[in-house]
Amino acid sequence: MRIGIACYPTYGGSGVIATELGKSLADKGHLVHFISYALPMRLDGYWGNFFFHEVEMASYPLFEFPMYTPALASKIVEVARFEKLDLVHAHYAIPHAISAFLAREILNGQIKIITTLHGTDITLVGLEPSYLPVMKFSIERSDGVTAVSRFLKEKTLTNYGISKDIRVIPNFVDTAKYQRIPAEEVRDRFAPNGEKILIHISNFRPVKRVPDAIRVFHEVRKKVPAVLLLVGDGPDRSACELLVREFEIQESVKFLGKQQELVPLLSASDIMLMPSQSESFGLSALEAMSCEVPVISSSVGGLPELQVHGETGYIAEIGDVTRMARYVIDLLTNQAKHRQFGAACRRRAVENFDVHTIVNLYESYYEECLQQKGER
Ligand code: GMT
Repeated sequence: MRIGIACYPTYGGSGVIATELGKSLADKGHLVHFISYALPMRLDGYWGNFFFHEVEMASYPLFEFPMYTPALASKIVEVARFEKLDLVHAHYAIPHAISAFLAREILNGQIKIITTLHGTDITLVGLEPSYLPVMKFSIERSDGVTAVSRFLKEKTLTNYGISKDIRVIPNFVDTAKYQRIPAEEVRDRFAPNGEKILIHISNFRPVKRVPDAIRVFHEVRKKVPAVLLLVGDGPDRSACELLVREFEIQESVKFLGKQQELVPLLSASDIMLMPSQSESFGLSALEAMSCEVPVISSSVGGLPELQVHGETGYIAEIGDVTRMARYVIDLLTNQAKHRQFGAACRRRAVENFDVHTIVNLYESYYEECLQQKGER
């Protein structure tokens, strides 16, 4: 197949999934064309069957705002014509599905559009009155729609009053790459006195509730010598730095910023914290699980579809810092249980969310959509 992938290039789950999906499809012999305003973060390695097309945005004094949606649509049209694309896969509905719709109109329906809903495109941004009608329209007019969890599918159907068939295809991880490796050096650097290592990875947006991760850690540290690694960056970072200073725990909390290589950090970690307000799937939690790191998370969104409470980690109500801390302490002070949870995490990642299994699901779905006449 000749596939176009429109996605965000930045750090963030939808861009990661889009990029890894495209690379895997290219490995399987498909021709994949990534279309975005910058080179996607994880688009590295062998450039055999995949290509990158940058969306150029002309500026003009009259334009008060960037005109990304039409620029992306024009680029999709160009790539679809020159490269004879069969389909365009839009990751994160706003604005990718809208641009793809425009492109298909211009191309007289010569391409199919698959839209993957990732999370805040549905649960937050898309619900803004200024976007809602366009979101609903672009979902309804896609040839195929997937959601990364049952939770997100239900939310889409109810929030937007849509009756479309939505296929649930969960996030995935390359379990061959994401596996626990010896990480003594990392442990020695961050926890030289044998402290336990807690990790949180996110884009530091309010929806991630990073301050809760710090509060949980603050409680844990009263009982178990530990350090906290905070990976990522974003709008809440300064507030988090302040909170750490307020608690006077700056010696034990390391702000690592954005990181490319997560496997050594995860391999050195004992527990991952994901106290999110909303999480349609929780890709970083899956990556941690694949590296045998049990996850303590909130009970929101798609997290209960990923995590098995009492097996791969524990789930608590949003904001229940005390309970989360209790769960962390329970695991950190019971070595056998911790090991057992780590093994269960790895098993669950390999058996249910491995890249090969899930990419096959996307591939079959593409074939189904291509066989449909007109829009579905
Ligand atoms: O909304 C975000 O945090 C970013 C978003 C993205 O597009 O990068 O993440 C969402 O998509 C990921 C990949 O499908 C999911 O694993 C995340 O759970 C989801 N985030 C939220 O729902 C908050």
